[in-house]
Amino acid sequence: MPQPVRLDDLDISIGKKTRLHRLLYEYGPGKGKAMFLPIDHGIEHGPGDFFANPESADPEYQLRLAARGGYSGIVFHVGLAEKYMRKFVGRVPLILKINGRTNIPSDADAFSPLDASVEDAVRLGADAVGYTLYAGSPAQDRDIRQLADVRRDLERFGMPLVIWSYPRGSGIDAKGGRDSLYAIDYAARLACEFGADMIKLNEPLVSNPKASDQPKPYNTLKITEDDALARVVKSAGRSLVLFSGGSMLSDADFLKKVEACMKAGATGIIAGRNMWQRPLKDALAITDEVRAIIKRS
Ligand code: FBP
Repeated sequence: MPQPVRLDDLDISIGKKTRLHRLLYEYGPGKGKAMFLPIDHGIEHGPGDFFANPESADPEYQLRLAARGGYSGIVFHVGLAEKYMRKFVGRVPLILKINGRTNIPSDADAFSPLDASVEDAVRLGADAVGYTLYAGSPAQDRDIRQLADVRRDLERFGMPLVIWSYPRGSGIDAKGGRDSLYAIDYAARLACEFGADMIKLNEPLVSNPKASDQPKPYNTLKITEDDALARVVKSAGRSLVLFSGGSMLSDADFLKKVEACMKAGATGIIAGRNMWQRPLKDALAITDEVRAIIKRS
């Protein structure tokens, strides 16, 4: 079984190490593992994501879930962090997401501009900053330059960088699609090379009807789902890997996915909709199950 990268394996500044220690050992499942609750969907998808569980439209709902469920941290953009975190200081660590975009334009030249800064993250007491990199988008030049500026600021402040590494755009659509192994594997490697301390990845789709459109050698690769997960974790190198939840799955399918991701050497899970699109009692119940899987992995 692949061993996850550990905090001690990382050659990082004392500020980054202190903050990552808080996220990986002092909150959440502990022992170097993590379980984060993202709530940036109001920006990325719009309020429609909250219809499944109307309570979830109020960010205090996710904060209550994060506090009672013992999460390693919550992900907010600046507006929600400023307006809702105060009551939960010391109970729920913050990852401040500092770029974002709506899903109103197409993905063709996806780019997420900054809506906050590393200074905002420091001011709000965050323990890490989140940045979405749209690997392979025609807007990648701007994206890579923007990320480099953010990374330099993060180094100055000793703040960890979590890259949401999401392949997007017509280039990737023509090469097997955004969830192909080629795309996710590339995204993992790219984020590591661009300086991510943690990388948030989607699960690669192995049974992909467009698999033969992938570039060599991926187009002929015969690989199991478990091996594909382990491959992308390996490509992330000395960056810690978090897998996304995706849209709502059945309990059994979601828990199976969590189990597979952790077996592949991931550091943790960062699932939003699969957690908070449920009433609190059910959300806490599935949280307990996910935490148990992460802890024993
Ligand atoms: P989910 O677990 O709900 O999928 O959240 C993970 C996440 O990365 C969010 O942070 C983000 O808003 C969303 O997925 C983006 O999903 P997509 O790129 O599929 O629109």
